[in-house]
Amino acid sequence: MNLIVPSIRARSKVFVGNIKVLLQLNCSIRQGKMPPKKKEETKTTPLLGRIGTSLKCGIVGLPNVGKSTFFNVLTKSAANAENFPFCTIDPNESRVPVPDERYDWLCQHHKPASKVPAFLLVTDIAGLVKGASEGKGLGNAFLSHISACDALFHVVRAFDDDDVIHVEDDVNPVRDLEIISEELRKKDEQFLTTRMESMERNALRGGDKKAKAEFEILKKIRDLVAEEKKDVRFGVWNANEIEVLNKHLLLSSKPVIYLVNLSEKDYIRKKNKWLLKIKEWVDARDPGALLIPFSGAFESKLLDMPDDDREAFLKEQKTSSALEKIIVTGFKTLQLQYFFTAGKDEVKAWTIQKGTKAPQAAGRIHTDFEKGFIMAEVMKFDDLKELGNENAVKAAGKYRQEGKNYVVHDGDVIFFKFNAGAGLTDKKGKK
Ligand SMILES: Nc1nc2c(ncn2[C@@H]2O[C@H](COP(=O)(O)OP(=O)(O)OP(=O)(O)O)[C@@H](O)[C@H]2O)c(=O)[nH]1
Ligand SMILES: [Mg+2]
Repeated sequence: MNLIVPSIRARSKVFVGNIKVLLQLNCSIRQGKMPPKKKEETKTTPLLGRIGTSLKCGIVGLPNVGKSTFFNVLTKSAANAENFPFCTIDPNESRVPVPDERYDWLCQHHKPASKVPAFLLVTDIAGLVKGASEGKGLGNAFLSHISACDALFHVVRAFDDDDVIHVEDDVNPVRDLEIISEELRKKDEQFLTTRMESMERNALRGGDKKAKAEFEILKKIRDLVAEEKKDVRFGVWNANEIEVLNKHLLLSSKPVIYLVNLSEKDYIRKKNKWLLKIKEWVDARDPGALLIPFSGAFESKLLDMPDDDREAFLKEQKTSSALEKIIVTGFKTLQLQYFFTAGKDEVKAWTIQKGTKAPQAAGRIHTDFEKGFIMAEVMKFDDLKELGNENAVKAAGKYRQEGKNYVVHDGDVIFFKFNAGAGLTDKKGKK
C-alpha cells in the first residue's frame, strides 16, 4: 500500500494518483523547485519516553472520528490473519502482528511447528473534546491513558456523513488537529506549572541541590511549552534534560502519526478536499511526522468479505488496505525493530530497541543467553534468501560470527552461542 503522505522533511515514500500530483506541486511551490526523488530516510532523534520493548501506540482524536472503528479493524484483521491467541488484551488493548515479508519467507522455508511474529501494541482511547485539559468531557481521565502510551495515532475525520454527529458540528479536520494538539500541550503546561509550584513549596525550600537542578530543567521545558507554545518533542534536550523528561512522560513528547479517516469513495479515488490542508498543517506543526489516509468504513467492509471476494474487489478498485502500512509505521515510530531466530521448531521475531548489542538481544530470549554470551552467528536475511539455505550462506563466507559489541540489525537471522555454566553449550533461540 503506498497511499501515504509524508511531510516535506520525511519524504520517504511514494505518492500515487491525484494525491501525488497535488502534494508534489505543493512541495515544489514552497521550495521553489522540483521535489527531490524519493529516498529512504531514517529519523535518528532519540525517543523521549520509556525504554523497553512492550511499547504501545494509543489512538487519540475527537469523539466520533472513527478511532474505535480503526481499533476494531486492526484487532479483527489480527484475528483473521492468523489464529493468534491473546490478540485482545482487554477491550481497549490489542496486539497486532507486524506484517513482514521476511518473516513470511522464513516460515515458508522452515515450515516450523511454532510461528511468532513481532507485535504492535495498540490502545483505543476515549475521545477528547475542546477543554479536556481543563476537565471537559472525560477530562483528566485521558491524561493517564495517553501518558501510558509511547506514540500516538492521531485520527482525524475527513468523511462526510450526516448520520454521524460531529462534536464541533461540521467536518473540519484542520481545526480538529489543532484542538487535540492544543489540549495535549495545555495539559503539559498545566502539569509543569503544578509540579514547579509544589517543588517551590517543598524541595526547594530545603536547599536540595538535586531538586534545584530538576526545577531549572522543568522551567526550561515549561518555557518551551507555555511561552513558545511548542510541543516537548520539538525541543533540543541534553542527557540530563531527557532524564527529567522521561520521569514525567509528557503528552506532547510522544511521536505522532496522523491518520486521516476518509470515506470509502474518497479513499478509493485517492482524492479528498482536506488532504492538502491537513498536510500543510502537519508540515508546519509537526515536521517529519507521517500522514496516512485510510478509511474505517472501507477497511471494515474488506474484513467482512470472504478472502476471494476481497481480492477481486481490491483488484477491480485498483486499491489496497492501508492497515499494513499503518502497523509497520507505528512499530518503527516506537524505534523498535526485531531479529529472527529460525528453525524447524520455531520461527520467531524478537523485538529489540534500535542500537541493541548482541548480548542484550540474546537476553531477550533468556537471561542465561546474555550472562553466558559467547557469540552471535549472524546471517543477513537477504543473503539467506538469495542463496537459499544456511549451508549455502556458510559456503559463500557470509555466515558471520559476531562478538559482544555487535549491534544487531533489523532482520538479522541469529543463532546464539552461550556458556550455560556447566560447559559450553549451543542453543537455538527458544524460550
Ligand atoms: N461514513 C463513515 N462512518 C464512519 C467511518 N468510520 C467510522 N464511522 C462511523 O462513525 C461513528 C463513530 O465511530 P467510532 O469509531 O465509534 O468513533 P470514535 O472516534 O471511537 O468515537 P469515541 O469513542 O466516541 O471518541 C460510528 O457510527 C462509525 O460507524 C467512515 O470511514 N465512514
Ligand atoms: Mg471510541
